[in-house]
Amino acid sequence: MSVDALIEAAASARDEATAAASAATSLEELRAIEARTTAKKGALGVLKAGLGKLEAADDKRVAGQALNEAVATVTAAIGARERELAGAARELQLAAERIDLTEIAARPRRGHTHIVTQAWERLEDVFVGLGFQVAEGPEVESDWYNFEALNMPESHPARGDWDTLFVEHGEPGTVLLRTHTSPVQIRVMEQQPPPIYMVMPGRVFRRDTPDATHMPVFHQIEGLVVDRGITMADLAGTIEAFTKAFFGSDFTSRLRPSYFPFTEPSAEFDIRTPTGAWLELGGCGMVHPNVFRAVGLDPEEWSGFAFGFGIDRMAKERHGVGDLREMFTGDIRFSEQFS
Ligand code: FA5
Repeated sequence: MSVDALIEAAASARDEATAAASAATSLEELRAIEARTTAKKGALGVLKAGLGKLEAADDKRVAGQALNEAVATVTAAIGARERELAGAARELQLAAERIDLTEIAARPRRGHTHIVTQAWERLEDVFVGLGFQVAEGPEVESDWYNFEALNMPESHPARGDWDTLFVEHGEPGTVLLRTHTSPVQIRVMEQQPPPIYMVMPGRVFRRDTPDATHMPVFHQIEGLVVDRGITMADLAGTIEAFTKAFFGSDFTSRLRPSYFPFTEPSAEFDIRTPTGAWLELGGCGMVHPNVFRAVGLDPEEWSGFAFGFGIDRMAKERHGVGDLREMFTGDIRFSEQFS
């Protein structure tokens, strides 16, 4: 082969290989170009081996330079394309692994209220729907509001029904953690003239040992209606309307005779679940004349009814929780079930 032919063959192998390299779409293609061009048995390798057959030293030098230049050009083209392909592959991988942070930001993990708070808020909603207003009173009470004004004078045996926690303040045995929400009845009647249609939810305290249905700190919702001509039928009708609105139309209620010093007559309020089981939820009755007298209302002119339900027990029944203590362990795995 003449020197000119060799240089021409080198240039043509170089041009074919660089064009193929820049069009290659995979590393395998680049390796194949290397094999057929710059490798020992490739086109340029074979031409290099033929250098020895040139006789003139000048020819060898010129042809050798041309071959070296061709190999360098092809190697550079393959290297450049290899880096491009690697960059594209990395971008593809990044795109595949990309986390869409806007999706996470759009759906933040939200908590929810405790089931007792849920029941408390639902109770308020149901009673507001029945035309009641909502009031609250203090958790630390005087003996007068918690007992005396509710027709339980000092040494009244009914005081023993509530295991009272007294507070070291003022005269011993006069300031206490309220044992029920009934003192708020007195506060409401002192503050506003009848007609009164009020519910009063709140936290109450008793020296009760915790068990499946008792806690020393629990919640009640008190109800008070004072108007002219209110009868026991109004009480029963309100309780039945509440039962259906809160628990559902397949629940019903009954009143069972009972005793509370601040109502006369008094009753226990039970609900019947769709399975036919009866559950006691609270006490109720017609406001006792002595309670009206304690707040300066004339029992001949005004009549009314009152009730007090345990909110924790309602939440327990609504969600089918077996033990009240479960609800207050603070275990997030318990609370998470009731979103
Ligand atoms: C009362 O507290 C009366 N004040 C209710 C009342 C109001 C009667 C107005 C008449 C007129 P009693 O002690 O039964 O009543 O409690 C009422 C309800 O609170 C109970 O039926 C029960 O549902 C709930 N309860 C009582 N003790 C506990 C406790 N330790 N833990 C959880 N719930 C309790």
